[in-house]
Amino acid sequence: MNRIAILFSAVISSAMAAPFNSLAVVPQPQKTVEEFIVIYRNSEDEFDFNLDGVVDTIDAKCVLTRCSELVVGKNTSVVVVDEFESENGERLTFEFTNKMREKIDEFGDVDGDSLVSAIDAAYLLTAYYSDKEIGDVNTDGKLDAKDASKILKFYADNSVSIQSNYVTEKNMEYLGDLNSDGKVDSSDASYVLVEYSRLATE
Ligand SMILES: [Ca+2]
Ligand SMILES: [Ca+2]
Ligand SMILES: [Ca+2]
Repeated sequence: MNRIAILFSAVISSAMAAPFNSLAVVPQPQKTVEEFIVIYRNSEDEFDFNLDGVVDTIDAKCVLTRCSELVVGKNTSVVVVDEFESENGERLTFEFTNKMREKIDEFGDVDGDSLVSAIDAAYLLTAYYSDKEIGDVNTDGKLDAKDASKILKFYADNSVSIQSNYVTEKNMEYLGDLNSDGKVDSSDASYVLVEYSRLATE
């Protein structure tokens, strides 16, 4: 299996665990994540669920928010993007409008299993991270000390059992494990810093 396939199977097993336990028949995806990535790359704004003109992880966050609304059967008023998952390190909160919900209900079932679920958010995150550089965890196109500190913060939070949110966990799974040992820790942060100083002195 390639890197995407291996990571994705891990993502799916965690995403599958919660919402479908109670269902007798598990709906089957009609698209593989590789098939979806092709569609994702060719789409202009189909997956811009918060209607801000950009397709990024915040749109996956909207799908997750919608998914919990559907599970709970009650609408929430805002989408919260925490400072660790946003690219500029700011906490964002925005109104979750009916226009956004309608768009998610129309286009959010990206794996084609007839449900808007965490799996769809996992597909969106996999597609988003699939062409990003390993180590560039804030996805600003540069590998530098900001990425190292983000990795360290994730590691520090995890060591004191602070649960990171889903988007951050996927970010670290895809981009944070630079030495491919299956863990995100201080040695990955060191890798970033070594690579950063190598690039800086070139
Ligand atoms: Ca968007
Ligand atoms: Ca789906
Ligand atoms: Ca970066």
